[in-house]
Amino acid sequence: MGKTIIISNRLPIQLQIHNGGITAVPSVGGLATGMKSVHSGGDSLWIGWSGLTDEDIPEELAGDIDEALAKHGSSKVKLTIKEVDGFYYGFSNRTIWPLFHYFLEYSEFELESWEIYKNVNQKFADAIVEKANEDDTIWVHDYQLMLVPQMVKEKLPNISIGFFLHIPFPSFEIFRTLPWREEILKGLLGSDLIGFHTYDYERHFLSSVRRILGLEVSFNDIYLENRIIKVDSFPMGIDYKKFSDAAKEHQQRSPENQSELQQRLNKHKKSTPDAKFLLSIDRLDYSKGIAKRLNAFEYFLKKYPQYKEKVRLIILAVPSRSNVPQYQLLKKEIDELVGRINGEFSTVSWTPIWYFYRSMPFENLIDLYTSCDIAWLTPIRDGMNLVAKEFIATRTDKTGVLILSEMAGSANEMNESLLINPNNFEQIADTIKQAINMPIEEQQERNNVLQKRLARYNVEKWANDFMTSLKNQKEKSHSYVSR
Ligand code: GDG
Repeated sequence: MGKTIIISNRLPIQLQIHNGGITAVPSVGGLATGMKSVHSGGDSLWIGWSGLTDEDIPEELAGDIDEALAKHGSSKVKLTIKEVDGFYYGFSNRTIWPLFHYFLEYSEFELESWEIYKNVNQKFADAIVEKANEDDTIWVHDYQLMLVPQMVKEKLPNISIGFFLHIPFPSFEIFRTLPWREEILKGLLGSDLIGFHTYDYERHFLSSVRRILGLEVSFNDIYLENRIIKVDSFPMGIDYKKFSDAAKEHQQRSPENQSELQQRLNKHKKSTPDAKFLLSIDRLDYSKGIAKRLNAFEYFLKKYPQYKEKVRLIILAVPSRSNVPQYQLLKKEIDELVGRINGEFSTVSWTPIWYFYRSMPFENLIDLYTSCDIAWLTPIRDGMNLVAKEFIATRTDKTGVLILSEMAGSANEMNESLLINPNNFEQIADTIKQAINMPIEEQQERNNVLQKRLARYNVEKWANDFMTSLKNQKEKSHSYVSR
């Protein structure tokens, strides 16, 4: 049995150069958070980009970098500034990300960044081929690396390759607008197993394969030359125990051992015991619907003025892709909205929105998850949304209400939460009111079911299911060839 090689754009740690030395900081984001627990569990190697470009790395530090990465079971793909610009900020985040999240008007179709995307995918594929044996299993992650499976398959035809897409796969009508739609599909079809978060994304993908490539598809098997490729849905779970244990530990802390943030939250809760805290945590991304959420909050305060001074919205927006113009514009829009709403509604004793634009340590995430009364997550499109699951996992006494957009992949598994359409302000305002007034017993009943489900289908189970399915598929495909 060979090793597992995980490949993603970002490694589980990001390297930075400070005062002439290397420091490693954990990567934030859904993929990194989820796969970290898989990676630390077994014999695996993680290949990805370190976060530093070739131009950032002084020659004398090159060896230290490899050493720092090796400590985390990782190996780097070297990228220049031009490659990061064209591949990551360009094709991945100005073409694929908006298109796959149905923001067609934000999608740019530029030949130059497509060429760089191809070249960088080839670099990742070469790095795999250099490290892999034919009995290894390759697990390629996400939209930045959709050509890698085919590129590896060409060199190592017998190796087992799985691909998982962490974002939605759009409907055929959206996907067909991509000038390089055939190349992307063929790239993915180098895999033996292709996984999505939901059945809908799987269905959209199969429909594109059928209509664009004209391939034979039977249920969720694609027949390509002498291979069968399986397509399936694997809704990603979280490291449930990590979050629930952290919350339990957090609650046992004496006040003097609590974080500064927690102490301040406690103080505010004490001074306004009947006020409710609403929380949202997202990367600052247009797909997460942060600006709409702020507008909806304003609508709520106007529709139900009795809740002025009785609710507080805490928004944690984590900086993301700040080189891409759409993200800069969005940051400006959110800054202005927060300023305007706070300006309009604040009183001497109450500021309706607390806005943090930064990444927080894990401990502070737990402070926020456990201290708020309502988690309010309203993505316009979201592959899964792990924050919704993490919030529920930290509610040790089973209280708390989750308001979740039905456009998030996680909504499929979280029917006991209050599901909303992020564009329907009327419904959102009424749902916030319902959440504020929900009896404790009802909260506990709903969360009890959710917790049981999330604890059972955790990230480990998700990864095991994927790997088992990949192994079975390889055997099935092999017996098909030898018929
Ligand atoms: C992509 C897809 C899909 C957030 N802020 C901080 C922080 N986080 C952690 C959360 C959570 C993760 O980042 C965010 O995960 P999401 O799933 O909500 O969103 P994306 O980053 O967009 O992830 C998404 C996911 O991939 C997995 O497939 O669900 O749909 O877009 O784990 O806890 N962590 C720390 N500080 C923060 O400030 N430490």
